[in-house]
Amino acid sequence: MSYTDDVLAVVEKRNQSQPEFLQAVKEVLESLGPVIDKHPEYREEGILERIVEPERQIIFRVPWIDDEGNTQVNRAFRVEFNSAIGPYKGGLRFHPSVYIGIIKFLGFEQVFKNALTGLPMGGGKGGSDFDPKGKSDREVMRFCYSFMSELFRHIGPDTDVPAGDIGVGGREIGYLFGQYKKIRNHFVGVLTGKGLNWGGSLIRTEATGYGCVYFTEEMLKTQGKDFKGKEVIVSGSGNVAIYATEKIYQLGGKVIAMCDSSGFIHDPDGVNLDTVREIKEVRRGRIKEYLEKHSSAKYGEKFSDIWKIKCDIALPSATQNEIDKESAESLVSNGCIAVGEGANMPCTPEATDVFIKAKVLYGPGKAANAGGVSTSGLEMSQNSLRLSWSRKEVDEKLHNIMINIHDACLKASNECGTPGNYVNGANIAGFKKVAQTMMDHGIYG
Ligand code: NDP
Ligand code: 2IT
Repeated sequence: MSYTDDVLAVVEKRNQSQPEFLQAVKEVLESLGPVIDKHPEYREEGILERIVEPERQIIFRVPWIDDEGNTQVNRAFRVEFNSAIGPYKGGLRFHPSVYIGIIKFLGFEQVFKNALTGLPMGGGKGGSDFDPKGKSDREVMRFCYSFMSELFRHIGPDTDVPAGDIGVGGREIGYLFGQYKKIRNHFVGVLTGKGLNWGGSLIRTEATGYGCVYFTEEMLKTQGKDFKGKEVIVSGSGNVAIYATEKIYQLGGKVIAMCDSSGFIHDPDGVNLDTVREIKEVRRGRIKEYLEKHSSAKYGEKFSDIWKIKCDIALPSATQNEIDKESAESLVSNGCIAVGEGANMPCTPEATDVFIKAKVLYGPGKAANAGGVSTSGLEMSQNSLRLSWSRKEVDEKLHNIMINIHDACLKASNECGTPGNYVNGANIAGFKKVAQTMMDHGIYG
């Protein structure tokens, strides 16, 4: 058995009830063969055994009182996965599906993603099975206060810097920051995605969506193509989806479908982003309400049917495993030329295979959605400098980072003998930086 097979067997044995984590680890290890062959010292120093095991996993209780005065208890997590190249960095997810396996898969992906950004950030992830949907602002506030009353002792601007993810946006980051500041009596950049009046960076809100479009644009350029006149499906209607859509319109493309967890809208005239923002950002409503204003649109309740709509480009930006083999096959047979993952691991391994075999330009999440954490890194820099850069400056830096990530992935894909395979490229380019640093720090580092 090869070194990667040996390590995978141990990971499978140890984490049997964590399918998402196993899926993420398997994909990375499968890419690493050529690097491992070139570096026998990685085996001698146990690099793979160490890189698949989080440095620290924190699980804690979050008690809070709802509006009726009832006591509620949620479970929360922070997985500090790898700090070789910088403080742990990665988002917090509040969603009922959250358990340790989801946080570990996200933390593992984050290690390689953050390495790809070129900024000094290690990887971590956290969250809770708390569901913000249907909760009042006061309930969300009380939950966030209680969550931070435990998390504060584990994080810090040079230790571990959380941010948002599904269910955690500006409102939640505000409550979390307020409680951290109060308990520690420190006004520091311990979270990113902060409000613009209190240390946040311009463009952070837009960054993941914009970055995903910038990355996809680079992939298209390799074939002499661009977004102009292209019909695009963007799944989700949250932070990533909304700003990916904004950028697509700026580049001359047309978004024809979006969704939430209840269903999808298909508007052949082009989805009206102002309406979506009003429903989602202002009212926290459901995407179905779009139909009240736009009779050109149709609504479908079966989530996966969104991928049956004919499109040129797909940007899955909702959640993990939202595109399975069948959905991938319908995208390919309908002529889709590029897939850029705004979400983390939105394609099953079988779906990924379909895209790669069909030679669809396929940008995996750890590369294509790295714009969010990159701009978080830029927010950390601005906090350290105690100044803030203009919108233009941050957007240019983000754009350059996405171009660099694209080029690094393409180069690594060529070097390992699978030109244009961005999955191998991203895994190898991210891994090399972390692995070399772990070698530098020694086995106990
Ligand atoms: P939001 O909470 O803002 O939006 C999530 C969107 O996806 C909502 O429309 C939501 O619908 C939908 N969604 C969530 N879970 C499911 C599900 N199980 N089935 C169907 N639809 C679902 O989150 P973000 O936009 O921030 O995150 C979206 C994806 O992007 C995630 O995979 C996240 O990890 C990834 N990502 C986010 C970054 C960021 O900076 N925010 C950075 C990099 C990656 P509903 O409202 O009905 O739940
Ligand atoms: O998945 C991700 O990269 C994020 N949710 C953003 C993390 C961050 O620290 O900005």
